Amino acid sequence: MQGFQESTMAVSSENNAARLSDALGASGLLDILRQMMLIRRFEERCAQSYQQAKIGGFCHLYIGQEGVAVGSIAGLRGDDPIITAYRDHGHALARGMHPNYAMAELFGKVTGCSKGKGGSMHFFDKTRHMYGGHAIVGGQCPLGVGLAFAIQYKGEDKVCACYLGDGALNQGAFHESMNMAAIWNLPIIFVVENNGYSMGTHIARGTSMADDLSVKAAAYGMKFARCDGMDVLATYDCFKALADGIRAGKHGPAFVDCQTYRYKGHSM
Ligand SMILES: Cc1ncc(C[n+]2csc(CCOP(=O)(O)OP(=O)(O)O)c2C)c(N)n1
Ligand SMILES: [Mg+2]
Repeated sequence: MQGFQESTMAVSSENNAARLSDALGASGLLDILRQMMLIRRFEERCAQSYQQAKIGGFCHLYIGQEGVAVGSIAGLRGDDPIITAYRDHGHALARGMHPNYAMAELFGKVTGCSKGKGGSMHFFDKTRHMYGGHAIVGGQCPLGVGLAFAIQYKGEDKVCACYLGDGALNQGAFHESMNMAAIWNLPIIFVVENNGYSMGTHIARGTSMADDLSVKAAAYGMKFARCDGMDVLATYDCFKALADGIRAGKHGPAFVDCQTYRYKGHSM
């Protein structure tokens, strides 16, 4: 795993004593730890309840990848829209969704975040600017572009984070979305949660240039960053810098290769 690297950064964070996360202070760091622990415990209880047949349907655990959602979302503002794929429990919890509201959804209850009709793959919370929870691989990318276009159209200073798995890199919708975000200079960060596998297929077997995803960003003239998704503070540093950079008009949309790993199987 590598630390935060950015193609256009003059000074790498490793050489620079001061990191953005230094400003989080003790309470900020504790919040991050609490969120990491909450997600891990939530997912463990989720696995247990699934095995007890209390939860039905598809269910993909986030265990191992907590640093990506927690670090990146901490680097964003609370009103920045986020959208992701079906492995979505961690993003919702990191955005502040109450775990009861999330668990009720898994149990198919009307008190759940999607009124019990969405289940594990379709967590939504509009009040927290969490726009799902999408089951079609890559399907959230054009929707993320729509969220970013809305920001630009309304003249807001928000930044959309659109998460995707490495398996979505080869979907047409992803490339159309990257292209449109680039030509319209939209305030969006495409976040690849690169856990190395699409179901059981290793990334190198299904994706060209798997060991250097910067070429995917370069194809669209987009800003690129790579971060160690297993290091929550490195992830925070990466996203805080990118979101601040987009907000300040220093650069346009960005594409991040977050290197991570899931410790459990693809799904329950
Ligand atoms: C368009 C489409 N094709 C196939 C599937 C079946 N499918 C579900 S998850 C998945 C693998 C995706 O892997 P990745 O994007 O790396 O996400 P991860 O599960 O690793 O988080 C596939 C092929 C799907 N949901 N949508
Ligand atoms: Mg994957």
